[in-house]
Amino acid sequence: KTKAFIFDLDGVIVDTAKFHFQAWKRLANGLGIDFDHEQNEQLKGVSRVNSLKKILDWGNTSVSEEEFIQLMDKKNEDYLTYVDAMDESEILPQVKEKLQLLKDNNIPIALGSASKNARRILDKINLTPFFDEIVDGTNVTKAKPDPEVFLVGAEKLGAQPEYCVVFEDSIAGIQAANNAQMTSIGIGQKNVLNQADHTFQDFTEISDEFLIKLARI
Ligand code: B16
Ligand code: MG
Repeated sequence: KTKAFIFDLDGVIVDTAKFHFQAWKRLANGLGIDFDHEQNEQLKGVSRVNSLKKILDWGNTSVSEEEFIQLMDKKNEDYLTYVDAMDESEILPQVKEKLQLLKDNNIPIALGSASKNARRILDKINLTPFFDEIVDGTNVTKAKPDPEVFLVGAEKLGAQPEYCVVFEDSIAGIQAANNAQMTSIGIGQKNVLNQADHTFQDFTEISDEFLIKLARI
């Protein structure tokens, strides 16, 4: 039996956290709210709506519903100027090679991201053809750690959840994969992603043998 693989986008395939940081920082500072890298860490894998809620909370600031929407739009516009300047060079090391290895072995691949900009980013970095299915912030309503995004991915691929392997960089994402009864692979620090079944700093640490073995069990 062959497993299916599901990849998170931001932090796994590309490092868009640095662009989110710039855009959120500009927005927060404009409202008189401080914003640092530690806070940005806490927004990884968190939806746009919930990210803005957190920032306003940190600044003890409240805005009208209308203003809230304007602020989200403004942040996204700013963020998209960075996205639109992206190209293949933004793909994190060994990601494309590993996707190719899975493709060569006929292993089904899906994207499971909270981002509403996922398709746009995949197009910019020319990775769209690698994905059999794309599940993103436009398809799901429940945020990670809810397993919805990965369960929808598994269903679209026609795979049972227990036969899926998820690559994630956020704590909430690892929890979502675990909640879906999938094998969770953390990409990042072991001490942060300690709930993952396996953790690697990045894809250069993952051997082809390990991936193929994972796919075959
Ligand atoms: P957008 P992922 C997440 O993507 C990011 O980690 C998170 O920082 C961001 O706020 C969220 O997408 C929503 O993104 O504003 O583009 O819809 O890690 O789940 O791929
Ligand atoms: Mg992520």
